[in-house]
Amino acid sequence: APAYENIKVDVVGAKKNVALIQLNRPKALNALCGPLFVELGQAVRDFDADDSVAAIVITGNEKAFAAGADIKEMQNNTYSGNHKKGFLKDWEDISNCGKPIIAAVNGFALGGGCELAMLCDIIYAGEKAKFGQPEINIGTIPGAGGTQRLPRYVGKSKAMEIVLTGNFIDAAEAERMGLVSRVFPVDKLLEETIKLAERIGTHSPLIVKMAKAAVNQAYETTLKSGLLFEKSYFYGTFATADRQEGMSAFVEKRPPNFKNE
Ligand code: CO8
Repeated sequence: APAYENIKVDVVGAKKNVALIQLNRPKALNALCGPLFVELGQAVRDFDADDSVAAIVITGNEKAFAAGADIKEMQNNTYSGNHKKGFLKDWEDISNCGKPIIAAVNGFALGGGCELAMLCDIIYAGEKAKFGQPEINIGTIPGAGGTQRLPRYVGKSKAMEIVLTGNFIDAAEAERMGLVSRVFPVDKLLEETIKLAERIGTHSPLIVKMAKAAVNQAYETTLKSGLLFEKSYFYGTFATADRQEGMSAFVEKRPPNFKNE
């Protein structure tokens, strides 16, 4: 694996099919500086291309998942400079990943950190997690999906409240709002998240990828074209060996043996 400075990568789980990416700038509460994002994009692209990996988990540490964009790095950015260098363009590597990405959030997930969690497909949180979009406190607004993805998770009134106040919400509230799907004790979070990834990893990787792409349509298009996309992918599964194997195994009362074909 490439030598990373701002993240740590590992492959975990009983079958060694879960990629684990840990954000690793603990002294800066994992603030998302440019070099970190380049490394994160590279790691996600590599794991997406690796057939032995079923799903990817992104985590931080107990104090912080990530406390946002690196304020010290961007404080002297300019409007024209942001345009010229395409500030934040590296984020697209994460949304382009075909495999499931699960965020395991302990501690702060603020600003870009909350947006990174929302870019993932599933968010699990530890009991002490804190989410927020505090950009308004420092004279800017969310820049990596906070004004667009957050309302899709929690609705307009709650999203407005979070974005306009900069207030933090705790894990229990985030679960009630539907921002996170489950909350665990701090020391159980990572193990439970890896279990979820392993469970996903028991299925056909090809079909998992199609299911992920179909659910994402619900966030990216109209109901009518989303349903059309779903139907064509659903029909499409009938062209795969894994669909045939799954149904045969059910009828023959045996476990399926998926081939990613
Ligand atoms: N950027 C740079 N450094 C940070 C950041 C950050 N976002 N957050 C914390 N740090 C640093 C602190 O400066 C401090 O460093 P030092 O020891 O050198 O002074 C160290 O991390 C520890 O932080 P604190 O001493 O502040 O720790 P506390 O426990 O007292 O407070 C908080 C924790 C409440 C999380 C506090 O650190 C805080 O408010 N951080 C900033 C949160 C924030 O405003 N985030 C939004 C940033 S803007 C943003 O994300 C825009 C999104 C654009 C797209 C995303 C691009 C990647």
